[in-house]
Amino acid sequence: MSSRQDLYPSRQQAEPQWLERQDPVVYSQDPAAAPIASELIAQYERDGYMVIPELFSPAEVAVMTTELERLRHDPAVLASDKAIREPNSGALRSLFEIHHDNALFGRLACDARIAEIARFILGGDVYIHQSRMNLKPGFIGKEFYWHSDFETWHVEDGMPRMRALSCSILLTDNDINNGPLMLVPGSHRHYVGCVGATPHNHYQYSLRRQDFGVPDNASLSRMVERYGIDTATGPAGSVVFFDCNTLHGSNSNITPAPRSNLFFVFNHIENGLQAPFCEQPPRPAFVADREPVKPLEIVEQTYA
Ligand code: 6CS
Ligand code: FE
Repeated sequence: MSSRQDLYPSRQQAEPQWLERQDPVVYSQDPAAAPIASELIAQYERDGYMVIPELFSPAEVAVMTTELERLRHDPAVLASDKAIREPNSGALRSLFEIHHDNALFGRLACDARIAEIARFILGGDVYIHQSRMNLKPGFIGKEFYWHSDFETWHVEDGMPRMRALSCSILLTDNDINNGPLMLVPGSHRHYVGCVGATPHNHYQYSLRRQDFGVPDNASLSRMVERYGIDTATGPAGSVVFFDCNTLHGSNSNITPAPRSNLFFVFNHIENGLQAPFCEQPPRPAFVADREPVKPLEIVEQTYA
């Protein structure tokens, strides 16, 4: 066990443990300097998430969807380690590191409309910690169980502090039926230490179905009793921003309508990865970038 300070211990104790957040949620102080309405920032700070409707135009969504469709049918993509398949159907569930491997999605990661918001919330220069496209096809799309992303990023990737956020771009309409993101508003202020040591090569299972690093039922019940559950819905082109420690998950999709989203995780440049806070080697770079990181160069652009 290392002697480093671990502000957010998890998977080390026999019992679940609740800790209070030690870090700010919104790092920039001046709401007037925000690139979006200050009410939205206040909402993000309070709830741990916000939805910005139709930030990308239908024409831009069409360009992105064409790219997503091309990738999901490309045999080379499907054969790659970065492609995560569903346990039963074998359908593509996630494709990682799209900002690195794909020119369009690489440009999108730097798009001022999303990256400036991340920069404001995280208080300075950012880089992409993880990117992926998530597919939940009609009829067979499977759920994502409740979790805090930060719990995994801290324990398995060695992310020291809560200074990261996810930006999810909806490429299909996400309505209450087709397995949209569910979040527990306010949960980002508490850290639920989970029970059970991290298995070797955990990511090979957890990206399909997560069993470790998930809160216990009593903690989930207590959290939901206290805060309830919100559902982030919106038409294609809308964007959901959520804090790295907001408890979230999503149901399966038995409707005919697919649900496809792109994810970009922004981390502050000074919150780069250290050694994992568990006894396992770090996960591969395609799930957690640990190169010497450099600030993202933000660009104003469109894609139609
Ligand atoms: O393990 C991870 O890093 C990822 N897993 C989930 C279920 N959500 C966030 C993250 O992409
Ligand atoms: Fe997640």
